[in-house]
Amino acid sequence: MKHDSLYANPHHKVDDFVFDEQVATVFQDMIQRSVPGYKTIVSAIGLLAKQYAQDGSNCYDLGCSLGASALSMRHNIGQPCCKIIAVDNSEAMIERCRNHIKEDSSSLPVEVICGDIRDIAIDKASVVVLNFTLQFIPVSDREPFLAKIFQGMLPGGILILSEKLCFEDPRQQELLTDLHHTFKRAQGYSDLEISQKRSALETVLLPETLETHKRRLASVGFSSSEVWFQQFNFASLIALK
Ligand code: GEK
Repeated sequence: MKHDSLYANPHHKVDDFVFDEQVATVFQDMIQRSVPGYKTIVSAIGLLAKQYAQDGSNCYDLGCSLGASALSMRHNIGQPCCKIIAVDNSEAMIERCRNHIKEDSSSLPVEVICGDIRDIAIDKASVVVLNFTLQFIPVSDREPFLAKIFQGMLPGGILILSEKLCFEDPRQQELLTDLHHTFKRAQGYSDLEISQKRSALETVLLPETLETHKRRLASVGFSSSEVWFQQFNFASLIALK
């Protein structure tokens, strides 16, 4: 796993964050040291897929990056005739994801697609994973996108939605942001790295409150949604069709 030091040196100007070749190369290290609970969430996605995948259905990993969630599902699904569909619009990520799937010994079919998750047809879905991906979709596109996912899901299907959150109360916002930065420092990131990465993500990763997510999930039709994991300002929800 290549060490992430992309923001270790001062940048004259911090450009907007993009999922390019440089990021894809260090992504595994970057996400584990930046997102509290990432490994726990990816393992739990496998366990949830084991329980909720339906015979002959599709399981989607939308915004799959290197394919961690797709592989976690692949190693756990025992139901016959399932297929995993992993989608990302970063060519650098998809190329590496394809290699990881090829090197993996499990036989469950995985289709890897390079494309925009908003343009992908969702069909016969029993499990849909949006693991820290919705936060990169323009806010105005989120509701129609989730409505399309809901329409393509089978009754009894689940959506796993993991997101960075923001908070109404400014004191909670400050406290939970500080805790996240403390977590990053403990993972070896310097204050310069934390602040430059924060600037790079400022207009690219748009967090919303938990209430906004729950309201939107209900409004597109999900019968209920609950947080099953939260550490600081990072949470994962399960929404049921
Ligand atoms: C994991 N789920 O390891 N269409 C397709 N892909 C997109 C789009 C889009 N419109 N917007 C962003 N992405 C992964 C981690 S990372 C989370 C997901 C993070 C992709 C983008 O290219 C990137 O690979 C991914 O969403 C977000 O479980 O970096 O915080």
